[in-house]
Amino acid sequence: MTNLAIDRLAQREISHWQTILQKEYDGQAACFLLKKLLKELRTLPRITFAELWNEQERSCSVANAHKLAKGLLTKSWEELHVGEWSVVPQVWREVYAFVSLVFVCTDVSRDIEEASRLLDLAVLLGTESWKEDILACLEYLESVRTGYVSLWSDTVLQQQAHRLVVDSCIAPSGVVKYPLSERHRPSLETFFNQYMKPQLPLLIKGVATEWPCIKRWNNIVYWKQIAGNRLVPIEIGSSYMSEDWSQQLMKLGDFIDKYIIQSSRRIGYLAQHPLLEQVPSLMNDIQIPEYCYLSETNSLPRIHIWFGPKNTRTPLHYDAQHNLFVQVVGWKYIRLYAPGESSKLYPSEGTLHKNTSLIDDIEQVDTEKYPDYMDAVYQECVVGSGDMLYIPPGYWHYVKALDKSISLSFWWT
Ligand SMILES: O=C(O)CCC(=O)C(=O)O
Repeated sequence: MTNLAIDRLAQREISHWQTILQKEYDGQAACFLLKKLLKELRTLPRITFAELWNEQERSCSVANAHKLAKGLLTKSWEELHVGEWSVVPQVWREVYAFVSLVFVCTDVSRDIEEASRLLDLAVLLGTESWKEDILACLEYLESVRTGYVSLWSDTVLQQQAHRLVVDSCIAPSGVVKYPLSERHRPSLETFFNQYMKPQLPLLIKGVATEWPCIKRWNNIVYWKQIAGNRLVPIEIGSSYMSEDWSQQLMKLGDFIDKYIIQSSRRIGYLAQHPLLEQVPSLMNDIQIPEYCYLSETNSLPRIHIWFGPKNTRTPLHYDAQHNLFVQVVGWKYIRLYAPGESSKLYPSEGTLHKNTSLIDDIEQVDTEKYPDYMDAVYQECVVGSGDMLYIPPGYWHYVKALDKSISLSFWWT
């Protein structure tokens, strides 16, 4: 598994942080601890996360490193919670991520749940620089936890009792008045010339229907086994534009129990979250659609999950990138407006949500307040399991779940 070598990693950054902390922030005490931590780590053999985690007899250096990491963890956590998130200095986020890693792998209690919680926090609150190492450690811990047991035989997956949504091949009827163009497995050339280049939306059938996620992700036991323990950010409230909206970190398993299985009074939505980056084994359940490789930059798409109960609503907005939206479980209603309709859609003023309409719920519009809205021309569709929708950059879209639902978006440039 992970070939993380603790002593080598430490040297990579610590002296750089010391310079910044000493010069710019109230970091004297942190610098002192960092120096001592580096010294302890240097005395460790070139040891991997897995070796350190499994070591029977912890050496004195390991115990000291743990104590020092604990002090730094407390200090950097405090620094992360002073004032607005956007102004938190990068260096404290880096220190926080690094010491979380050292703290976890030198912990004698070897509590996998707690270790995963701390490392998930480090991924969410840290920076890119330690992400890869931390994700590798998380994957290792998951493999220890599940013992590499493959529970995912067809028999288990087929059990009705464990399903999120009882399969229904028939799309909810009477919902769509102005249907969007639809094609079965268009060739790359057709997709590029007729849709991507002229920036026209398209409902694509038959591409994602055989992906393993179609069966696996409709199974509650699967989710609990593969990521039930992992910490994820949940949006609470009817939509991100409403006044009652907030965010909360919780374990995916608890989210499923509280917001998906039982129907909570308030909506909880795991929205736009890079869960497949956080839990890389989920990548085995999908394929990257080849349309995403029609890229100007050769970059891989950014993949986000949208996992929520019936009636989640993402208000009318647009994004700057190409999007292949894949419906994995349940049904969703999607309405699309071309960029040329923008003036009738009342974009928000200010910088925070200027890609979002002021109209919170387009199914209940106050036409006195928003009179031009009724003249805006739109297309719509209902997407079901295995359907894929191409949303061009700048295209306004509104999304509502008609059922418990899981979707993926692949954004690329
Ligand atoms: O599924 C949703 O709720 C919203 C999806 C979306 O807005 C997107 O993929 O850009």
